This record gives sequence, structure tokens and C-alpha cells, in this order.
Amino acid sequence: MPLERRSWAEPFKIKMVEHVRIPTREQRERAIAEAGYNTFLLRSRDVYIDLLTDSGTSAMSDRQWAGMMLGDEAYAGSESYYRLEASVRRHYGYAHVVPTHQGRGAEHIISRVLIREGDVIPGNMYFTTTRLHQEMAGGRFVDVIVDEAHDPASECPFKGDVDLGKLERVFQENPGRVPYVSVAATVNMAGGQPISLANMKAVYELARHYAVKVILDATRIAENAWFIQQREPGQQGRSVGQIVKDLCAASDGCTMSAKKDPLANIGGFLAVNDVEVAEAARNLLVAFEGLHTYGGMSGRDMEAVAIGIEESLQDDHIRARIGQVLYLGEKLRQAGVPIVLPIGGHGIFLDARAFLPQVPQEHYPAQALAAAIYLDSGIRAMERGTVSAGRDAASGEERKPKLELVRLTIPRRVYTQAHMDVTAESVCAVYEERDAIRGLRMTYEPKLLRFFQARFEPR
Ligand code: P61
Repeated sequence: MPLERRSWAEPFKIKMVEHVRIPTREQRERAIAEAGYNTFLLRSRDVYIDLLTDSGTSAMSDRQWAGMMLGDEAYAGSESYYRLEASVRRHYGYAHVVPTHQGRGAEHIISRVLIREGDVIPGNMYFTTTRLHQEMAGGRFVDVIVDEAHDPASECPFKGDVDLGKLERVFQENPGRVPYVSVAATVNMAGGQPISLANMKAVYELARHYAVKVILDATRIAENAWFIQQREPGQQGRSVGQIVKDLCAASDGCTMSAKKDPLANIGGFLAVNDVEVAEAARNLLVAFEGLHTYGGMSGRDMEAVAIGIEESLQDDHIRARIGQVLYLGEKLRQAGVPIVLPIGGHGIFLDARAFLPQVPQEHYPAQALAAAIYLDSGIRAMERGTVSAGRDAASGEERKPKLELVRLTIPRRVYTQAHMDVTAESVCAVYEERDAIRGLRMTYEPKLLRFFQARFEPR
């Protein structure tokens, strides 16, 4: 067999296992009804394969667990903080590191520091918590992502790119009212789609021209860098770590949920180059998160993040991580299941509109599809459509996003290829029975981030 045809495998072996239970059909029916047809409200003991999220669900390495034993739990001046700071500076290149309990802690702080009432924040598609903190700080989010990002079938290689024309229009129409551009790498709600390095640099140049900052959401930046290495002319042969540094260099700071790329179960940080922004952030930090040398994390958490950052940037790690996502995605694509293309970095996104054309958007097709998959196999996915989009802050109307998706999110280093096979089989089985799936009616709607706790009943 020629060498290039040989399979590859994960660059690790398994040292510890966690048992899972396969609930019976009867148990699943009861569980999803009790959960109000919302997969967020299922108890994890009722879940077989948990593809709700890749957030905080990664398997830590033996090195990370060893690091946890070295955690310095001092209230002030923890050595673990200094190791985290050194890791962030070395791998992402920012000068000042402000630790937070998780990503939204960093989003809260940077939004309050930079946004004033009436400001406008352009970005490459909204993310739920990011936009909420921008709105709570008095700002308004404006989507400036390329049009292709809203089309599940478009195979554009960089659907995370900013449309520079749209961005410049926002600058021109809101002089003095744009504190920063909010750029995510990768773009979660678009399907884990990457931004190109060229576009990132162009955004930074344009923003600088208008004296506007660029704040990067670096939550899945290693995955983004891998796509750049694979797809962007001139980037082949460069390491993921080098590309990550280049992306960060085209920004003024970043927010990070260390629960994703950095392979930790909890944690995050804000990192910036401007000392005044860092000082203002640390001032708020002591009110909302904790002292500036722990910010809501224990010493052992900070150790796990510091080591996880390093591991996340290894090319063999990221190849296997995204390789597994591609494996599942290819199976579904070959079976004719409608998914967001190209296949993204952290999960497979089913196109619920194409999957369930008989269910109108007001009946929450993606929510209904996630519940149907759980019922079929005990596999837990997440709605990313109308329920997630919520209501417009000004008008109170339900937003109707073009993308009505169900996310099958793959935790890092947790599931095997056989788990992916079982997942593909379940989704295909639901696809065959799709005509029988009906929509849902919302019976309880929380005010903020409603998708987490909303309840539904079948129509
Ligand atoms: C997720 F349903 N993501 O994807 P925190 N930026 C980005 C994220 O993906 C992200 C955060 C900031 C989650 C958890 C989650 O609507 C939801 O550490 C690109 O979770 O605070 C989190 O980081 C926030 C799930 C968050 C959701 C919000 O599953």
C-alpha cells in the first residue's frame, strides 16, 4: 500500500476511562419531555454521546493533571498566575494578561472598559454571550461578515472573513462611535468557519486607519490557524503556533475561553497590549471576577490552562482534532444529509431548514431536530438557530437568522472513531424518518440567553 494511503491516528493513547450509560428509548422519551425538549436541560446521566459542546468537556492530558498538583493557591501573587501569564505572552504575544473565570468574564470586562452608551460594534457574526455583553454595556452589534457565511451550502474556504466594504461603511456612518471591531477566529455561529490571515491583517489596517481597535475572540484560534495552514496561499509549511501569533499580532487584544482550544475544563482571560486598557480591566476585575492574579480561577486551573495552551498549538494535536470532525462530517455529507460546508473546526452543523423543510422557522426546526436526535440515540446536540438568536434588543421581535442549525460538537480527545460512526448512523436514521418530525411551541422563555433554559412542547 502506498504510504500516503495509510491511516493516521490520534497522537495520544488512553490512560483513564469514564463509563457512559445508554438510556433506553423509554428513558429517553421521559428525559426529553422532562427537559422541555431542550437539550440544555437534560441531565448528563441521561446522555449517551454528549455533543452539546466542546466547552470545558475536553480530556486533559497527564501533563495537565500533573500541573494541577503544582497549583499555587495563594490568594495573591500565585506562581500559577505567572506561569499562565508567561504562556499567554509566549504563545499569543500580548503584553498584559487579565485572568477571568471563563470567556464571558473577559467579554464582560472588555465591553465595560471600551463601550459607551450608543456605540456600535461591528463583528464577523454574533456570538450569544459576546453580543449580550456588548449590548449590556450600551452598545449595538452590527454583523459585517461576508455574505457567504449566511449560506450553509457556500463552499467558500474563509466564511469567517469580514466584508471590508461593510466594515468601512460602519466606520463612516458612525464616526467616533466604534470602539473596536469584534473579530472571532473561528466563527462559531457560522459553523466553526475560519477567517483568513490576509483578511485579519486587512481588518487591522482598516481599523487603524479609523483609529479603531480590534479585539479578537481567540477561543478557537488554533483551529482557525490550522485551516489557514491548509487553505491559504503561502501559509503551507508554517506551524499552527506561528500562524496563531500572526493572527494575534493583527489585533489589540483578545478574549479567550480556555474551555475550548486550551483544553481546560474551566478558565479564560483577557489579554491586551494597551497598558491603560489593562489597568481599567484589572480595576473591574476585582469587583466582578477576583484578584488580578487569579480572576476567578484556582491556581490549579491556571496551571491546566497554561499547559493546555502549549498542547493546543501542536500541529499533530490539531490535525487529529479537526480530522475527527472531518471524519464525521464526510460520513454525513456522503449520506446526503444537509450540513454546513465546508466542514468547520469544532463540530458538524446540520442545516435544519433543509433537513426539515416542513417545519416553519416559528416552530423552531433546529430545536425540534436536536430533540429528535436525542430521542433516536441518546446523542445530545445543540440548537443554533432562532432560539439561540433571541429577540432584537430594541424592537423585542424574534430574530430570524438565515442559519437554522443543529450543532454536533466534538469535545477534544474524548470520543473515538466508533462514537463518530454511531453518531453518523443516528443522524442518518433521523434523516430517513424526517417527514414525521414536527415543530415545537415555546412554553417558557427566559429574558437573557433564552436558549439555555427555555422550555418547549410538541406541536
Ligand atoms: C459553546 F450555547 N462557547 O460553543 P465561555 N466566544 C466563543 C464561544 O464559543 C464561547 C464564548 C465566547 C460555548 C459555550 C456556550 O450560547 C452559548 O467560557 C466563540 O463559555 O464563557 C463559548 O465562553 C464564551 C454555549 C456559550 C452556548 C454560549 O458551546
